[in-house]
Amino acid sequence: MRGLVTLPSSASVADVCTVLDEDGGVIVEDMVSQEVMDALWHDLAPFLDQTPFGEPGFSGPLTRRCCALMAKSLHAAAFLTQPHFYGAARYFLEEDYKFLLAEKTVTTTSSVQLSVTQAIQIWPGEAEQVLHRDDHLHHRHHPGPDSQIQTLFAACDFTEENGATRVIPGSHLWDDERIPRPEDAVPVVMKRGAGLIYRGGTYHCGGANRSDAPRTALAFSIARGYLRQEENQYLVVPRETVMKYPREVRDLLGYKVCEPFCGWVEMQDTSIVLEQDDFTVAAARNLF
Ligand SMILES: O=C(O)CCC(=O)C(=O)O
Ligand SMILES: [Fe+2]
Repeated sequence: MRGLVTLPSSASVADVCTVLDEDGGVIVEDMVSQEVMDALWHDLAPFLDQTPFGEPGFSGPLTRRCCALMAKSLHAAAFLTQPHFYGAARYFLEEDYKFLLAEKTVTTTSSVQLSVTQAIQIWPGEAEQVLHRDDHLHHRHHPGPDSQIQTLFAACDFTEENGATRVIPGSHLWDDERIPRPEDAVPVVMKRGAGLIYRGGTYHCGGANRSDAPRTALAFSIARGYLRQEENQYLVVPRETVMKYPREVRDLLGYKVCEPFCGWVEMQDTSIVLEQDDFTVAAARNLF
């Protein structure tokens, strides 16, 4: 079984998408700079230190999962909008949709939104996770349209020994009956600052950590805007924090209607809740 393709950071979004089409996953070097990684780590480390281990089974009894990264560090925005990741997510998930209304064809384009943020820290002695597809959360059938694109950014070097994520190349094309075998998976060996971008239907798992130091991934997923977010960004990111982000990031947090009309508030664009303290009075100017 051959390994995943590794692209340099000079690769274009089109290069990334070409590999994702074929393999379902791709490693991109230097997706974020060491400075950005350091800055996020500085904000996150105190929370990670307090995060308890998970349960036996999927979450892992020697794995810490620290969530709500957009609330814990403003530097998380650089990961969410990292050009290869964000560009690939838009390529696979933004889609024109045509429907008939009053005998006319209306064309609308779906937007994307942030779905999950999580630091996944696998400690020495943790066993290999079960191979799985992340997009079961959206009740996907395979092969079929993607619901999400995810990136695992390496917060330390990933080696086969320390629990590098394992991926089955091409498994996003498998049907729902085919059973994934551990021997079909390859390790995602990459340097700190690199990332694994993969499709929601690609089989993967956290590796067993046989080293003497923890391995940390920073997981971010982007989903179609008309699906429910995996991690509820409205509830975990306080309004004051949302206000500190630029407009594009607020949109990704969910403060934007997904066309034609998913997620409105008082029949207004969702952003009205950030712009007006009393948004109910604006209901006279309807969005549609
Ligand atoms: O930590 C990893 O390498 C992958 C974890 C994972 O895939 C998950 O928990 O869904
Ligand atoms: Fe996963």
